[in-house]
Amino acid sequence: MHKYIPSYMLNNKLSNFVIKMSKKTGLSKDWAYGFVRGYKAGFNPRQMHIRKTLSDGLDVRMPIKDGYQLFTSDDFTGTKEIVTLCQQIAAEKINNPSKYYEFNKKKKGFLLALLNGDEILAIPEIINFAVSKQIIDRVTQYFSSIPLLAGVRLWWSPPNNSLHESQLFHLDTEDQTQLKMFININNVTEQHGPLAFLPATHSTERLHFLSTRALYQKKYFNYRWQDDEILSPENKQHLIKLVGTAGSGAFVDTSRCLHYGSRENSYDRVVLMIHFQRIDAPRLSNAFFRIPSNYPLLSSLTKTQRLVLGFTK
Ligand SMILES: O=C(O)CCC(=O)C(=O)O
Repeated sequence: MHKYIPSYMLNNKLSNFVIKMSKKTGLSKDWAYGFVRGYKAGFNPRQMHIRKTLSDGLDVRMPIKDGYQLFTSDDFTGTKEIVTLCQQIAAEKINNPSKYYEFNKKKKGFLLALLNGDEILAIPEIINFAVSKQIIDRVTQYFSSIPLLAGVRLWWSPPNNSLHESQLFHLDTEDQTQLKMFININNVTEQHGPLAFLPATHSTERLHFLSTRALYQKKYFNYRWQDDEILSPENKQHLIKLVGTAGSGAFVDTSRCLHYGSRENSYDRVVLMIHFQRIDAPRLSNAFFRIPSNYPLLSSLTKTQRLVLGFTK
């Protein structure tokens, strides 16, 4: 029987509490996150060790650098099949809006999850692709540890003209580092509201610049910035927009790279987002799903792949 990692590794409650307390006492968010990470790792040294040891000596030909890596539809085996499958799911869901979708739409009309959390369990092809060696080796090398597949979402951004929340520049705050693999499921142009991001060094530079001018309170960032605060004549040319044919996309460290998306779409955009986190991440993806230990796919996976799915060996 496969054993799942203990629930305190998955729980966001401790982090939320520590962050709340550190806000009250004026301690920084980095301190709060370091504390929670230390707690999780301290109670599970074996898991930390196994994951670190298996990451040693990995030789990835094109490692993820500066918090991102772009890819084409030809770079990963099986991308075309995943794209076709997601196109079918998206067409079916978009044409037959369910109650779930209606609920979603009320909350955040510009970015709707067509598949989210446990719903992904019904599509083992996506899980199999997400844990394929070609992908997890790259992510493992970036984290220097076998990651956790923390969530998967199939996102739909319909035409819209709103400009708020994740349509504005922001950093994700689950951890100080994480990776999202974004795969365009349809051809994406500037008119499809592509994900846009600044590489990590340019993001850090800009935040440093803002903090030195007291325009940004560094301790507790959960901010949304206007374009004119982030984009300067120097860094503007480094803004990357994920335009491209179906199957193209990028790995983006959304905790380090300032980003936004689903902005001013004239056309529908569908994106598959595969979320990887470190096993000791202070807070987990809100697309989190847990694989049942009798999940049929498990028997055909390697130890490393089982670790990625949250099992202890
Ligand atoms: O593609 C988008 O609309 C935004 C995605 C985003 O902000 C995120 O994944 O953190």
